[in-house]
Amino acid sequence: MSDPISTEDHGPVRIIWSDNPPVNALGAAVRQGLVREIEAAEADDAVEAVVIACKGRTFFAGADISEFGKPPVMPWLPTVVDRIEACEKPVVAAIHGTALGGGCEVALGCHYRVALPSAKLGFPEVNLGLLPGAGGTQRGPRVAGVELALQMAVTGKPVSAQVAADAGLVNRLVEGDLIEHAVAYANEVKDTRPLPRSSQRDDRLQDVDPSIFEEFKKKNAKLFRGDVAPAANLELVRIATEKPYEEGVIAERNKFMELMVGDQAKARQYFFFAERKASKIEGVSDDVQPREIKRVGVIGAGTMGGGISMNFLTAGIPVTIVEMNQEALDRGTGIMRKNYDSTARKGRMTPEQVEQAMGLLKPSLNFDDLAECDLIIEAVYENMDVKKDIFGRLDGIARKGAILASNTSYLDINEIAAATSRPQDVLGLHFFSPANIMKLLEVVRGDKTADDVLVTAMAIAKKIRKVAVIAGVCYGFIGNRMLIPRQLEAEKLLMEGATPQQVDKVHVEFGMPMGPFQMADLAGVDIGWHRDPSRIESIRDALCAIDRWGQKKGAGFYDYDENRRPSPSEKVQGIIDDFAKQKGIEKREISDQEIIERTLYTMVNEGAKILEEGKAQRASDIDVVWVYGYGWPVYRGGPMYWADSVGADKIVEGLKRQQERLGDKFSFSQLLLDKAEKGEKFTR
Ligand code: T1G
Repeated sequence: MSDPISTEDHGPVRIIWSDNPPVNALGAAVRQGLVREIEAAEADDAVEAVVIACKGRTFFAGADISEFGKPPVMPWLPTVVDRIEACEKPVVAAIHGTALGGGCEVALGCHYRVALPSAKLGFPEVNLGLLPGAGGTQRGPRVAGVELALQMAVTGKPVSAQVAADAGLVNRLVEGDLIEHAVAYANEVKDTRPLPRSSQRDDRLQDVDPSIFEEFKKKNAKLFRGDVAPAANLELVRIATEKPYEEGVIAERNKFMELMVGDQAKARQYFFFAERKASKIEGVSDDVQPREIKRVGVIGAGTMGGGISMNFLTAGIPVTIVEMNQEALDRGTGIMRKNYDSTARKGRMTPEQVEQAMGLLKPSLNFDDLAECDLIIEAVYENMDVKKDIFGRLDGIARKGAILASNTSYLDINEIAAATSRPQDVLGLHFFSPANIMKLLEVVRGDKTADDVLVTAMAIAKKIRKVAVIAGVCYGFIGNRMLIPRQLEAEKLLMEGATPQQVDKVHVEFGMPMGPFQMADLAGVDIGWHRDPSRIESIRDALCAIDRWGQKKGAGFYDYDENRRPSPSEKVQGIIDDFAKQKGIEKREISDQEIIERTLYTMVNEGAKILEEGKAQRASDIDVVWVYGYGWPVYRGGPMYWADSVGADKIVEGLKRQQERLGDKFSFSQLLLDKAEKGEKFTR
């Protein structure tokens, strides 16, 4: 492998280049080259200052995560950063793209930092279950101030170069030719002494109000629930304010090593690659090109149609949205405008960006207007006849080569495709509600869906900042199909003696954002209900029949006050008890472990069936669906990764323990039984 580090002299300024695509990760060869060239520059009398810069799309994006868990190769990153800082000649970091993690730490080891306004700097280590392990928790507060360092390290969110410059983390923002400006800046500072070494500064640590840490924790309480890394990052930034640098970095190193070997870091690092693997389509060559999508058509301006449209408008893609009548059209576009305005009020978009996005929207009552679209997404309600009628009409209107997609959550894409003469152009694009917020997109591959249609879907998903996962055609695809056994068992547990709050509590303590009944109330208890109040076959039917459709009706499995705060409902408990009596079910004490086995182990079993039927490309894709579609805690990796940590044999044992209660609708996945038998894993 060629040496990724080279040099180039501009008079008395030496540029040390890193060329390590795709993101200049600080792998062993890069680290060795940086030390070699810093030492060479220091020893060369002709060199009076140094610039460290990166080729390609970004400054160093961090340590090389693919090296984690492997025997360390010297020098390790803290040594590299310390060596840069110790250089007797000024070193300037020239930052473009994203200086992340170890990349930000290398920049902090430099004496100065110049950056393009489009650059970002960050400490995303917390997203990997770690903390900055090359001095970042100690140099960061000393250069950027405690507040910004705390925000960067604990949230993991990058900050703009402007914010970094305002805080003193970047010395100068430069427009245009970054290298030219960085060399000029190096010439300006080449005689400056003493050199501003980040680790030696303590001016930013004076008079720090210690309450800042507790306040930050209170304000970001959600981050600290279950996850250990955020608290570790906060602790190390606090140590920077209390101990000398030399002690602080030892504490950082110790905590870093402790986190690195922990289960949460391993799960998060697994997930980092799982998320990126999801975009790869097995059996489709990289040469297959996506079709060009210049305009998108959306059929239906309801909650989903409006949310779906916003994704494209925000990405700068024009949308033609079609409804049946003006009132529905106006209501839909009104909700989109309201959503954008609320985003602007939160400062996440400027008013100009809102106008720009809304300016790309073309509301229409004329179905024929869809003829100009390259991708048409049907987002009407879940009825196969209605969808087949729409796709039949689309077949006669859409231009040749247009991609026809349904946003259906459950229904058979092959049956919908058969309503057209172009099944190769048909697929499912299953957005998750709220469609403009949730990152998951299930791309449902029909039997006849063409490869370039799939490639187009994955490409457009990235453009609208979604995480796309390929799913096969089956009822509920991947996510919702696994939800079915979970909801079924959750309701049965109610009749056997559990309460909605007990079941939900088990799931929330496990790390889910909410439990099955909280989720049903949020999404709508009436979703998928047959709408016949006289037909009461389940607790859910009974609730729907008396208008307890969830939060939107102020009552569902829980009662809600005017601020939508939930409380257990005696009425619901009465309905549950009546149901149990009718069915002759004896109430009993139900353990939390039984709830886990009947709701989560059954999900894993369904996931194994999805795999053995080929409805997901890989087990890690199932994990990506559940993390991004339902908030499965990343620090547990996802249902299939978690099943591996429990052990397939233990999952099978648990399901066997529950088999009688699971009833004859339940059957074991053969793949799960095989994994248990052979002691194999799904995801490693
Ligand atoms: N190490 C190894 N490979 C990486 C990588 C990394 N840090 N970052 C990205 N890749 C690969 C990725 O797997 C993919 O590979 C390709 O690059 C493009 O990535 C001591 C210990 C930089 C914002 O956490 O946030 O420093 O799939 O699809 O959408 O304190 O990558 O093409 O084969 O994501 O344009 C801290 C992680 C590490 C940054 C670009 N740094 N990366 O996003 O491309 S820990 C991070 C990102 C650390 C120190 C600690 C993003 C990106 P492939 P991509 P993108």
